[in-house]
Amino acid sequence: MSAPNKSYDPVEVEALKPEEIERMRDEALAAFAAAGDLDALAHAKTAHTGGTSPLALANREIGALPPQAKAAAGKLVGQARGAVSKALAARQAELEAERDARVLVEEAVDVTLPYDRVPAGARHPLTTLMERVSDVFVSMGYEIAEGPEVEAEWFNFDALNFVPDHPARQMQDTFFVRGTTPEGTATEGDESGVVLRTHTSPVQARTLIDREPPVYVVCPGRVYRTDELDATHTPVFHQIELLAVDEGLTMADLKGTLDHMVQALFGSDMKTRLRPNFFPFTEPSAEMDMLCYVCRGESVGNPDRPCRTCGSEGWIELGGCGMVNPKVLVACGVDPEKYSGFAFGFGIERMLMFRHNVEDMRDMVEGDVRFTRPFGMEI
Ligand code: FA5
Repeated sequence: MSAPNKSYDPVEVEALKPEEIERMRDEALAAFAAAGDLDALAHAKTAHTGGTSPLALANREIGALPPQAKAAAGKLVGQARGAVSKALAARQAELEAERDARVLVEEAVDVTLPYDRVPAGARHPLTTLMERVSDVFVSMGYEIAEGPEVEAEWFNFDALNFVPDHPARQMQDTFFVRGTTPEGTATEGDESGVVLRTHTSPVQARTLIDREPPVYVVCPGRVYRTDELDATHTPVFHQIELLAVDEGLTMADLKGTLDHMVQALFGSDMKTRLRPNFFPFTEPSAEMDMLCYVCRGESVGNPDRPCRTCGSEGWIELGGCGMVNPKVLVACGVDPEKYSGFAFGFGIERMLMFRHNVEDMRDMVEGDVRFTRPFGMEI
């Protein structure tokens, strides 16, 4: 700041000349108008209203003026500073409004956009079907029973009355697990006594050894056979086994239970039929068929209404069944004089095929979500 000077006129102090003050004011107004955003305006604010801005410096010069000149100079600078701060506030408000409008547009959420680009997964239909079938029996009071997939040959075959040279016991049908003898040498092929179970029937023997009759169990599970993977076979598939052992059970109970199952799964007008068959662990044994759930048997002898699901035979093969062979009861410590039982077992893949018109079993094992997703609503 200049030293007090009692003799000079304010118009003679360069910084306080009216045209200088106007220039400072106009430069400030122009800088504010030119500021394109709030950052630029903050810079312009510091430059034109800060402590070292031309107008602030001019203001300080007023103190150096003689008293009679101070009022006029103060008015001049005060008016200029007032105009500058008014313009600054106006531009600030303008730029803030612009920013708010832009943010509203930029951060807008389009509520009409699809929200489910990542599709929800779906449980595999084999799992849901197996649970659905098990539920039918659980609701009748049956319990779920399980057994190991790597099974002793005794449970898989011997306890179930398979004779030692039964063809199913050969390596072309059964996966034998390589083992170790007590002496520590590796056993080869069918010497190990351990197999990947070829059906869920060994759970029958395990259950009868574990529990006292009455026994009512349903056994869902994975089984293995040396079958090639093709449209109707897979080397790893799933079965559901049912076993009931109690006093006085007959084929009529078996038939009634089968009918109830197909009615619960396919509709109240469904029924089953039995055809004679042979299984070593049931006697008598039967093949069980259910009425074709698509044509309800109406395609039989009716060339105008052919049915692809049953090949116009009216019936679909479900699996095997029969009365538990007394030899199995004896092998498992159950008195066949007191107790009798029935059992049945069928493949879940086959049931899924005809229930949902799946033409190729390979689709079930390839893990393609396009196969699984349409079943995703089943719980
Ligand atoms: C059995 O496995 C008997 N344990 C069933 C049984 C249980 C009979 C209780 C009596 C009493 P089978 O070998 O027929 O039976 O097989 C039953 C079902 O498994 C077949 O009807 C078929 O649906 C299914 N199945 C068999 N092999 C395959 C395979 N490679 N791929 C898919 N499903 C198969």
